[in-house]
Amino acid sequence: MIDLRSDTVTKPTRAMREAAFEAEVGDDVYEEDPTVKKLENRAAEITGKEAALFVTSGTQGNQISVLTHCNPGDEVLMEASAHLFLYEGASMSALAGVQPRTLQGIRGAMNPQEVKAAIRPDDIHFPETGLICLENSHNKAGGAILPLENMQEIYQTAQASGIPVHLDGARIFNASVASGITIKEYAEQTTTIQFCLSKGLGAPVGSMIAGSEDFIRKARKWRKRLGGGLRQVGMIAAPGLVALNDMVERLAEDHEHARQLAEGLGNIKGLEIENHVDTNIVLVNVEGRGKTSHEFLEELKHEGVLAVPFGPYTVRFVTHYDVSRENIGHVIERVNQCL
Ligand code: TLP
Repeated sequence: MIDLRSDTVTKPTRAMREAAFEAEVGDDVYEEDPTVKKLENRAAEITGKEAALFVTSGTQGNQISVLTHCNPGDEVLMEASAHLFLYEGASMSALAGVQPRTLQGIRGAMNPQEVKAAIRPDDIHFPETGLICLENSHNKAGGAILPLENMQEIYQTAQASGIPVHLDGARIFNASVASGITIKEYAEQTTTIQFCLSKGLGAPVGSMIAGSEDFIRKARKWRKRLGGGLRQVGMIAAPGLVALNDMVERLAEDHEHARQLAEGLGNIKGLEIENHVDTNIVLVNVEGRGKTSHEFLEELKHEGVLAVPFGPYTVRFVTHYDVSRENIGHVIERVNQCL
């Protein structure tokens, strides 16, 4: 099987497994795990924020951020196809008691003027705008990179109204490697950032939240409330350090493979590439072959290739380090066969 369902399917490397084995550990609820501390310090350094917190997943990182920034009854602004809105089980409503409000973006980017207009004025009838969320790279928009200027404009608008900005940077390293803009430069345009260690970077588990010391202190308490206060967690933090040290630069290879895949599939009659491939995601529309995404994927599975449906006729392919150049060639061949 060639598994292109997501970059979440990557297995930990040998170096990660060895690092887990060797990890120095302590009780992290007492903040005594040296490996976790090392990882959190490294994440703070990379993002240029005062502090960082190791959390179990991207979803937990985003939701702890919403819980820490907002009060029940607040409204949270985000792009209409944000992961926070589409794929997190409405947890911001279920857990934080906030109301999401979405704005349709272009390639995942909201119009700063529309964001400005959507900020609630002080009125007894209205919720308060408690948070603005951005996503970079943008998953549903096919791994699209948010332009730094777009983030800057939104952050300036937010600051003028005293509203925090949270970045879902699950794949911010993909955006950074592809654009040449550092994580720090992106993070400067946000109040807090969440990024994943367990996607393209290949760690088995974990995400980081970074922000001010005060924010991270409060977020640590929310993590504990959610049952995320773990004990000898250096065992899983150690592969995260390997991910940050060894796995970032090589993301460029995944991007190259995604471009090759898009080129190959785009040449097949009846298939249409829906996105400009900025990073490691390719969205393919299969409607021209008279098939739904589910029907197409069922056939493709028989050919030994896995991907996921991303709409009635859209199929998402994600490249990652377990997928070689030869694999890409095979995928193109097999898609050809199943049509
Ligand atoms: N996304 C997963 C699925 O949930 C769709 C994937 O395979 O891409 N933010 C973004 C932008 C994400 O893409 C994801 C995972 C998350 C947050 C959540 O991360 P996890 O899976 O660690 O909770």
